Amino acid sequence: MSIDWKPFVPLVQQARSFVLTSHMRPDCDALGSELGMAAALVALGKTVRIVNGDSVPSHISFIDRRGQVEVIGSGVTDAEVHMADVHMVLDTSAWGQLGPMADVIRSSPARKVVIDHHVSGDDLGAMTFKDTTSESNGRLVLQAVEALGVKLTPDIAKPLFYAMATDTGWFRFSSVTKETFVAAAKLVAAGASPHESFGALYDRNTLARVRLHGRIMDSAALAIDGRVSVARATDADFAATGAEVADTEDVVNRVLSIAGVEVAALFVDMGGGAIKVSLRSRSDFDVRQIAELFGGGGHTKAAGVRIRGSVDDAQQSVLEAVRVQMG
Ligand SMILES: [Mn+2]
Repeated sequence: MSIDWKPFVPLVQQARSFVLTSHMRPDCDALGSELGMAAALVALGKTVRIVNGDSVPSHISFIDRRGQVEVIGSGVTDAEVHMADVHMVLDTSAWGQLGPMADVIRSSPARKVVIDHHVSGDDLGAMTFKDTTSESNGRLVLQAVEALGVKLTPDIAKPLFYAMATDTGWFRFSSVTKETFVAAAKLVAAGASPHESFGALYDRNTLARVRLHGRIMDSAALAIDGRVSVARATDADFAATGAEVADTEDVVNRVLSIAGVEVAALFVDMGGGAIKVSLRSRSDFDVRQIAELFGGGGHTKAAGVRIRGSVDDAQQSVLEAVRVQMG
């Protein structure tokens, strides 16, 4: 799948002012796409504002060094957004993901452009540039910038590198292709730093989080002939380390990293009798089916559910369900 950017170029050339937006709870692909595109449009002498329905999450605020990302309703009005010649929607094409920006864009006379890599979406009445085979929206923005003939600068390259790096789990997901690395190489040549980016993204644990991870790893065990790994975070673990439930994010992937394991399950005691169960698979085994049995959901290879009861009870029920499905 490759995008024909020809119609994009005159649309940008003929417009003077742009509002860029993306989905709620913006991630680095959303924000990186916006910031990279904004820098390219500014280089062409355009007036650009980035206006989202949601603020930049604090844990990735480093991506917006200059505080360019605005939130609709706080310092920027619907009328100001409507005055732009073009609205550009990046990293989503679903009305439902735009939050309060959906109505603002829907009711605006501005021309609309979508650049996106998601399969699902709505007809936004926009000129749409979509490649669902792209591992990141950031790479599509790089293509757009190249089509415009804008020379890559660090202001363009750095945010796009964050976009690509995060949507690929640091260049390791099955969506990664040669094209990913060709694009990443261009961004590094233009000033993006893999070393700095990795540090900003991933070397940012608290001591409490690292110590909690130690305790969770210490609880790891194998089940069902070594095909399943389980681990847990209990009340005692949180009390001993001072860490929070949010600090268990991503840990299940390390539990899955044991050789021979197909499915990993992490059980987190959230307090009040609620157990959060995170499930991961790296075989054909569909963990969503397991999650759905208990009222949860997700994807084939990553799913989750909340179960009431104790960690022991939750683990027993989930393992029994996995055992049945494995046959
Ligand atoms: Mn994305």
